[in-house]
Amino acid sequence: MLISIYKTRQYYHHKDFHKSPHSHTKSGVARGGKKIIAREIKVVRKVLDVNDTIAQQNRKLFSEKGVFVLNVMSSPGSGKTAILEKTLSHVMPAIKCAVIVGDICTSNDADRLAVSGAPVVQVNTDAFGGDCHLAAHVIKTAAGNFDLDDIDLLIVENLGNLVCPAEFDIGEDFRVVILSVTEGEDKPVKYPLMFRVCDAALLNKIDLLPHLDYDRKETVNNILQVHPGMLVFEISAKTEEGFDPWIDWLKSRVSRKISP
Ligand SMILES: Nc1nc2c(ncn2[C@@H]2O[C@H](COP(=O)(O)OP(=O)(O)OP(=O)(O)O)[C@@H](O)[C@H]2O)c(=O)[nH]1
Ligand SMILES: [Mg+2]
Repeated sequence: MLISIYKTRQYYHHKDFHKSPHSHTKSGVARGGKKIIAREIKVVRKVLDVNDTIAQQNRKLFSEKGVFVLNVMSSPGSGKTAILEKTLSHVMPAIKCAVIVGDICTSNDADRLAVSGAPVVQVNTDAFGGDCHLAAHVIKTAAGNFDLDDIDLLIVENLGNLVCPAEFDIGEDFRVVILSVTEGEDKPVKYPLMFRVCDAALLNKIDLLPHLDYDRKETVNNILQVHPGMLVFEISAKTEEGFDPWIDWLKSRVSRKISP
């Protein structure tokens, strides 16, 4: 059931966040003196501080309501929605689920995920600059559409990229990064923050391995280089190969939270 399409407001805006330190445009040094850099860093710190405060409020609310929150991140097209479609079919109805899905435009993913019967809220960020992540205040508003007393597992499908979503705490319990075998072995070392902040990595599309020159061992080594001991599940959303360990792990984490 797709219950709402929510357009984000210009609140903690993309343009503010994307000044130094990770500007998409010019570097702080090229743009001028130390004063500008200092001011921009202050703006970024303020945005992140406010986000952290709201994330803590979210975490407290989700804890009081006994809702386990899973934040799913990856680059575009690595299979977030495909994995979640299959995951929902494995865990529902025993586990009561709801989904918040973020995209710049369209409700395509919400439409796909709503087939499961779970309530789904689509967040579109295009109206005010196309934010590349879901911030804590967006999750707070979107979660207001659900009866949290009747939900065990809230899944958040974040916007597709390996950079910005890693920087925003949303009040989740666990973070999962998906990496598909068509993206290359080096992504964990190129985008280390994402792999550092996540609790588990799903290596997806392993059904394609026979058709690729791809070294899965090298990928896993790269993941472990940036995040020693990280949990890695090798799966295929298409064939469901490798799904059992992933589903068992998820169920055990959810049940630990809802019946501690
Ligand atoms: N062969 C194969 N294809 C897959 C697998 N998982 C996903 N796909 C395909 O990959 C494409 C992208 O999948 P999505 O689930 O839409 O990816 P996404 O990460 O949700 O994409 P965005 O939300 O746009 O970032 C689709 O054509 C899927 O059918 C898989 O395990 N194996
Ligand atoms: Mg998707």
